[in-house]
Amino acid sequence: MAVDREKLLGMYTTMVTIRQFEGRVAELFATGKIPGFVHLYIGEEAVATGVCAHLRRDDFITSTHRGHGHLIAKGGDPRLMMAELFGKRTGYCKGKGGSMHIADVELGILGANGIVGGGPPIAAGAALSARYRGTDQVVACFFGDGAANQGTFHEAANLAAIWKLPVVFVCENNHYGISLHQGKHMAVADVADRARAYDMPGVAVDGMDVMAVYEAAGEAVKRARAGDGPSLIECKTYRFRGHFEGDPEVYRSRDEVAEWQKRDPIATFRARLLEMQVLTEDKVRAIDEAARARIDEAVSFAEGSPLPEFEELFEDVYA
Ligand SMILES: Cc1ncc(C[n+]2csc(CCOP(=O)(O)OP(=O)(O)O)c2C)c(N)n1
Ligand SMILES: [Mg+2]
Repeated sequence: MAVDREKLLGMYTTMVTIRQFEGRVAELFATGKIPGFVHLYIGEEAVATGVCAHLRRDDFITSTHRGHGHLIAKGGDPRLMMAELFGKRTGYCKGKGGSMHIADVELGILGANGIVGGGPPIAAGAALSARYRGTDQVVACFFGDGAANQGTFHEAANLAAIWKLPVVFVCENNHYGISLHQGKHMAVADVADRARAYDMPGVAVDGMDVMAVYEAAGEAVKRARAGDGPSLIECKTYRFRGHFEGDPEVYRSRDEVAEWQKRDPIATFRARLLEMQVLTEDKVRAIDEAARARIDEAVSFAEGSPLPEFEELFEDVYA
C-alpha cells in the first residue's frame, strides 16, 4: 500500500512520543511522584497509532485502563495528561480522575475507563448519536483480550451490527488479562473469529506492525464512514512492562518478554523507514529529541501546577 511520506513520519513520531511519555511515567511513578495506579502501553504503540492515523478530529475513540497511547495518538495534550497523572488542578480532570479517567471530549476522546469492557457500549452509543445527527463520524473502540470476554463487548457488537453503526472494534490482544494467558481465559485463538457471530468483517493482524494495523484500519474506517457498519480488527501485540507498574510478573518468563521485544514495533518501523529513505539517522535523532522536549515540558508543567484546593473536593463530582 502506498502511504505518503508525511503520514509515515507522523506515525513514527506518534509512536516515539507514546514510548517516551510512558517511559517517563514509569520513572516518575517509581520515584513516588505520580500517585495511584498506572498501566503502561509500551510495546503496543503500533495499535493506537495505526488506527488513529485514519481518524479525523471530529471522530471518536473509547479507551481503556491502558489509555495514554490512545490519547496521544488521537491528538491529546501530553501536558494535560501528565498534570492529571500528578493529580494537579491543571490536568484533564482537574486532578481528580487520574490515569483511568482521562477524557478530551473536544477531540472526541470519550475517556479512559477503569471498567474492563466499559468502552464498547459507549462506542455504540456515540456511533448511534452520529447516525441520529446525520454525520459521517466514526468511532474507534479500543479494548483488550480480557475485555473481549465481557458481555458488554458482545452486546455492543450485536447492536452495532444490527443497526449498522459506524464502529471499528479494535481488540488489543496482548495475550494477557492481568496474569491470565489468553489460552486460559478464551476458547478461541483469534478474537477476530467472534466477528462472524455478528456478521461483521473480522481480521487478525500483526499488532507489532503499524503498517498492517494501518491497512486493516483503513478498510474498516472506510466501511464505517460509508454507512456499511462495524468491523472487528484484532491486533496481536504484547505489553513489554507488567500489567501495572509494580507488577512482579511471576506469570511469564523473561524469555517470553525478550522474544517479543525482538519485534519492537518502533525499532522495526524505524528500520523499515530508514531502508525506504523516509528517515535518516539525523531525522531519527531529531524526532527523539523533539519528543523528549515535549515530554520534559509536560513534566515541568505538571510539577509546576497546583494541587486542587480542599474546597474543590466536591466540584465536578457526579456520583
Ligand atoms: C469489570 C471489571 N472487571 C475486572 C476488573 C479488574 N481488571 C483490571 S484490568 C483487567 C484485565 C484486563 O485485560 P485486557 O482487557 O486484556 O486488557 P490489558 O490489561 O491486557 O490491556 C482486569 C480483570 C476491572 N477493572 N473491571
Ligand atoms: Mg490483555
